[in-house]
Formats: sequence, C-alpha cells, structure tokens
Amino acid sequence: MKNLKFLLPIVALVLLFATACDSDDNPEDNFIPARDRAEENIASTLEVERYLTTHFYNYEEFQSPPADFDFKIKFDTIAGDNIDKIALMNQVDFKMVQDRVDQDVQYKLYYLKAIEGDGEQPSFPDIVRINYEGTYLVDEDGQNGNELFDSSVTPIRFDLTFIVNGLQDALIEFKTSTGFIDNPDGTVSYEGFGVGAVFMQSGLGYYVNPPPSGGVSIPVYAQLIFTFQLFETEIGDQDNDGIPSVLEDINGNGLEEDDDTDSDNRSNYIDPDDDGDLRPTRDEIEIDQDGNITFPDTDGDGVVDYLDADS
Ligand SMILES: [Ca+2]
Ligand SMILES: [Ca+2]
Ligand SMILES: [Ca+2]
Ligand SMILES: [Ca+2]
Repeated sequence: MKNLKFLLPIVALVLLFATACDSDDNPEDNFIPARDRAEENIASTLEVERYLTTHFYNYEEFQSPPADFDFKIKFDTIAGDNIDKIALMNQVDFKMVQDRVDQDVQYKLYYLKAIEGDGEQPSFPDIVRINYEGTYLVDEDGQNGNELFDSSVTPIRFDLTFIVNGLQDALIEFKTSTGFIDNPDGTVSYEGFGVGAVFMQSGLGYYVNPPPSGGVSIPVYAQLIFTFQLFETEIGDQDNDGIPSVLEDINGNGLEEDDDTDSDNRSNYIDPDDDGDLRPTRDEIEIDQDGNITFPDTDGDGVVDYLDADS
C-alpha cells in the first residue's frame, strides 16, 4: 500500500506526457479496431463446434427424470466414465442468424432443445420470464470448458430486445409453460415449460464489450453458452404506441433494430412517432374494444397514416 502513494503521481505524469505527445497526432492512431466480424465468425464457430463435439449434457436425466430433478441442463466432458455419452453435436439444432452490425455476416447458431415446451412461443421483441445460467467458453492450452459468469436465482423477467442477440434468437425457438401451481411456501411451480441451451459466437454475444459482472470478467471475443428454462411470455410494445413490436418489423426480417421509417435513429419499435410527423403513432391507428388494430390510410396513397409523414 505504501508504494501506491508514490506510484500514482508517476502514473498521472506518464499519462499527461503521453496525452501531450499525442495531441498533434491523429487521435485514431490510438484506436485498436475490433476484429473483422466475418473472420471472427469463422474462428468462433470452430471453437463452439469443438465444445459441442467434446461435451455432452445430462440427457439421461431428461429421458427418465429422477424424483428431485430440477430440469436444468448440465454439461460435462466426454471422457473417462463418460466416454460413451452422445456428444452435444449430435443432439443440437441450428439456424442461420444475421449479424446485427454487418449484414453480410451470418452465424450458424447452435441450440439444444432438451424440452421444447407446451405453452406459447415468444416473438423476438416480446417480454419473457426465464431462469438462466450464462457461461463463456475457455479454449486454450488444451483446455476446453466453460466458466460461469451469471445466473438467475429465481425466474427473471427480460425484455428480449435487451438481452444478448444469440439468447434472443434461441428463446424464440421454445415455448413457455402451460401454467403454474402455487406452493404452500409462496413459490410457484411451472408446468410444461421449455428447457434449452444456446451456443453462440461472440458476435451474437458481447464481442468487444463484455459487461462488468459480479467478480467474473468475461474476456473480449468470448463465445457464450446460456442454458435456460422458459416460463412465461407477453407481447412486447416497447414504445407503448399501441402496435405490438413484432408488427413494427416493417421489413419482416425478424430483427427489430433495422426498421426506422423516419430515419431519426430510433427504430420503429422504440419510436412512438414512427413517421416523424409529430402526430403520435397511437393517434394514427385505430384499436377497437377487442384490441384489434386497424391502420387507416386517409389519403389513399397506399401508405398507412402512422408511416405516412404527409397524412
Ligand atoms: Ca426488421
Ligand atoms: Ca424512427
Ligand atoms: Ca413505433
Ligand atoms: Ca402520419
């Protein structure tokens, strides 16, 4: 501790000096650009696939659940006593998912359906209640495993547009519970819920911006695994303009971020005045008593009022 007092002014001086020296230079010289997303995708996918071929999950417990089974997915290495287990690679599904930054990058997103679920299927901008566990992949020095960085204690409500893209993309492949029972101790037990996992490339995760999380720092470019239980879903209307956000995906590509009718840098799903005509979207649509929405086109030009700045 004693040395720290002396060290600090020196650090400050060095920083000052460095800043002074830099002042004539192009400030971009100090900027380390993020890795190319297409190239990173290739390396990330190989790392994810390495994990999937060397690990298995507790599928036997899901096949014949023990009495006290918590219906949570657990992974282990295929080795020793477990050398004969079926690799995740042979049990996962995958789908192609677009990068949110570079439209030319498509990810092969692997997910595991331990239980699909019997309830409702959420849409990509909906609000869900889940249990989850987040880990990042460690793949170095012959080691190939994963480290826990976050988990829920009790079911948590999440806006799907706020969570990492890979988890958003995976959760919409599952279904919720069919209902729940109130337990005497005040907790609830959900029935028929979906249980799954997703194995995502860093480009669908945090890439160069991992969040600060309790004690564990996630490395940049880390591949992520989330396991989850999906309990409930409700329709998202993030800007409260009366239009469910799933209908604000104007170009119909399943992404909420890239639709901005009035080009004001607020995507439609978070823009309460989508055409920028200063009339709120809510006043340019009609909602009847049953909640059915209709979209008037007053000037008959084929563009509905709430997306028509002239009407
Ligand atoms: Ca879209
Ligand atoms: Ca907008
Ligand atoms: Ca809107
Ligand atoms: Ca309008």
